[in-house]
Amino acid sequence: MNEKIGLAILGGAASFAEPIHVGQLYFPDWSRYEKAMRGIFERQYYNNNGPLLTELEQKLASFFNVKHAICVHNGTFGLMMSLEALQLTGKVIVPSFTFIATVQAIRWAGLTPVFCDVDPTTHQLDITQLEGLIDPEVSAVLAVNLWGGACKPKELEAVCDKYNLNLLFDSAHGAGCEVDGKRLGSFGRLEVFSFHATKMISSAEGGCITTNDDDLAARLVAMRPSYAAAQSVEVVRVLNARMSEAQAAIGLLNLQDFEKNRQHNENIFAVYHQELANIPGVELVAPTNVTRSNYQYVVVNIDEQAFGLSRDQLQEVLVAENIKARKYFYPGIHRTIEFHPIWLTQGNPLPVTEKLSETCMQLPVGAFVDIEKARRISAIIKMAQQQAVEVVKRIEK
Ligand code: T4K
Repeated sequence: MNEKIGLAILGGAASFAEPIHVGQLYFPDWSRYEKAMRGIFERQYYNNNGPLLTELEQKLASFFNVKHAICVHNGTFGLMMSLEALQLTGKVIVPSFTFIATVQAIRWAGLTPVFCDVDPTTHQLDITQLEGLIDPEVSAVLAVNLWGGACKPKELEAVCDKYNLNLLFDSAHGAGCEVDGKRLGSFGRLEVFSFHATKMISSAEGGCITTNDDDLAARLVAMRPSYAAAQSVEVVRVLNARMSEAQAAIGLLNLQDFEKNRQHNENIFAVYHQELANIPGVELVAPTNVTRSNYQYVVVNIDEQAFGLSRDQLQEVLVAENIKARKYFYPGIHRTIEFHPIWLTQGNPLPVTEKLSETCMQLPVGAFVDIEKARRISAIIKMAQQQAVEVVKRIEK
């Protein structure tokens, strides 16, 4: 590794010529994709329950160890359909510290979110606050398995059983993660995964809903819609959330590569773990409550006092180096124009979410990061801490 002369924000050259992104961006090599696409063109069957989609759904059911894996156009549609298919009413408890799609899906289904805070260490839904938020209008808890870690599903199931609430999971970050040796995918009434290009299992755009409930699965298939589905059931609302054969082809190839890619992420995480360990004010968030993680996100918390720079100032340093670190999630959903008025009427404080949305940052991991790059990114963070005074002066100029 070349010794870096000076930080780009202080006038040095950028450390990377090309931008380094936070997303996974694992894609099969061109020859494998070309072969798969040739098959689609030869069959002249491009969409609506094609053979590749069927194969992908079978393989995903086995991967997630669940009866039904229903592929959809993306994770957002999966969430919208799920809330509708569960025939929920009134309010749904959800963390505010999540991607906006989680909560927008609740609105799309005509339901009202009730924001719950998260645990300061794990960033997962704070189960201790749940019972205080339950009232007769609440019909479900939509928990989010965050960062390649997980909520405590058994504890959540116990609370939901006690109050007769539906429990569903946004597992957009959780493909291949395991809790006590059991893969995410069969907890609660259903789970929703994202197969966006930035995720571990990618179909470029895509997602899937997993469930062991036959009736629920039939409703979801009917809602998608799937004209070629063997059996149709009555559903009130239908949307077009089909997954095409081209998407399924990429999904199948990426599924084959899952373990190799997961291991690559784990190796990168280990480098960050080692290199960031002794930098004051940097806390690397380990995936929590899981016995196996996909390491889909590398999350750091920046303590401004100890580090010398705020999270936003460090992000400026990194972006100047072409390291596209991201503020996931900022702001907390309860602070967005759409949801702030709802939160104000509920009035439950969310101090941990407020804090994390100011201190939390994602570092690059995935296909375009290797061990040398992870070391270099860590070294730049260390330099930023050591030269914090000069950096602040430059930013404030
Ligand atoms: N629930 C949770 C908890 C989620 O995090 C998400 C999605 C969902 C539900 C909804 O699932 P989907 O409906 O998306 O399936 C990204 C992703 O678009 C989104 O999937 C993800 N979570 C969210 C956390 O991050 P952006 O807008 O911040 O990232 P994006 O797509 O701009 O990608 C990041 C950077 O990577 C780009 O600036 C450039 C680079 N990039 C990206 C793509 C897609 C590439 O170089 N090539 C590419 O093909 O939302």
